[in-house]
Amino acid sequence: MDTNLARLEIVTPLEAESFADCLLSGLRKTPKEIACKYFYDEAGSRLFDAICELPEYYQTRTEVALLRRHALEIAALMGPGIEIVEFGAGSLRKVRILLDAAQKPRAYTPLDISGDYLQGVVHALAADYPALHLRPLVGDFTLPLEIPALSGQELNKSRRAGFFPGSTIGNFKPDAAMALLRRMRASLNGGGLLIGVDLVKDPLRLHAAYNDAAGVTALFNKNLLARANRELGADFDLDGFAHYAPYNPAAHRIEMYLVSLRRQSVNLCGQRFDFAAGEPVHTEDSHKYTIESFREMACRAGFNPRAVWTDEARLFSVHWLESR
Ligand code: AVJ
Repeated sequence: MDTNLARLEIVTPLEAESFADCLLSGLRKTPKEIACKYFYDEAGSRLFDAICELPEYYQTRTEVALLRRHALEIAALMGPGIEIVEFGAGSLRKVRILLDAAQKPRAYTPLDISGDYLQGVVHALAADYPALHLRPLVGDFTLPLEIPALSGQELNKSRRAGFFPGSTIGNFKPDAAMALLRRMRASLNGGGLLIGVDLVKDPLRLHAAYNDAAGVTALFNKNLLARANRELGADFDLDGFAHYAPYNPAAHRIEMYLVSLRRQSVNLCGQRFDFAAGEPVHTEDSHKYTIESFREMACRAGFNPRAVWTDEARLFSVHWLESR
């Protein structure tokens, strides 16, 4: 067995909220809501991987092309011997581009909320990078948590480079996004952050990316209900809800909802929840930035925007932010 097959380590946040707690509190609110991080159980992570391959979902392939095109420049900015810490690591595909270009990376620390999914993808990565010190952490990066120092290294001593691709930052409202950037900066021991950010563009193009013809995004959205049925014994009727994802141009964001198609009630953890006909459950925001508006936010979060790369059509951007 490979020596770098590190066991999954669980980083326990100070305040943990379970999927059940989130549903019970979110479905009591008006309007109802479910936090988007609960999309990503194993089934949801797979559905998200399928989204990344959709013809309408330009984000992933555009970002991957940018990382490939600028990998050596990125590696030079990161410097030699760094620990790459990835927030919400998912399939671990994009980091391979960095690992191939990096100058003797000291370690790779993927952090993901889905332990089951992380386990599988970490094995595949370890097989392809046998010499890499691989340290998978299961945890929720939206909560305050401390990334432990690498063994044999004092806290604050390891040179880190953060990696936060995919425009996951877009899931946070601007205030929360800035707070998250601040906390990431604090966890990087003075290192920089490589972050992918989706850009404001033609609203129809954005709309299409979240309303794909094959209906994969609808399945991804409804996985929240399917997951509640699987894990918590709820009785959501998946056909009783519609996937609805309009672009809100004033707020520069896609808003995603599950809309109840009729008056209905659902049983969950011994409680009854009533839905009016047409009632929405808010499940996700996906904010879009201009290059300038994102750099401004990064500055306010204590970063120095050092470099930015974008494609010819200005669909997507990748930023290298240094700590100040
Ligand atoms: C993983 C948050 C970047 O907002 O585009 C894809 C998630 N939701 N399709 C995004 C998502 C619907 C995705 N992020």
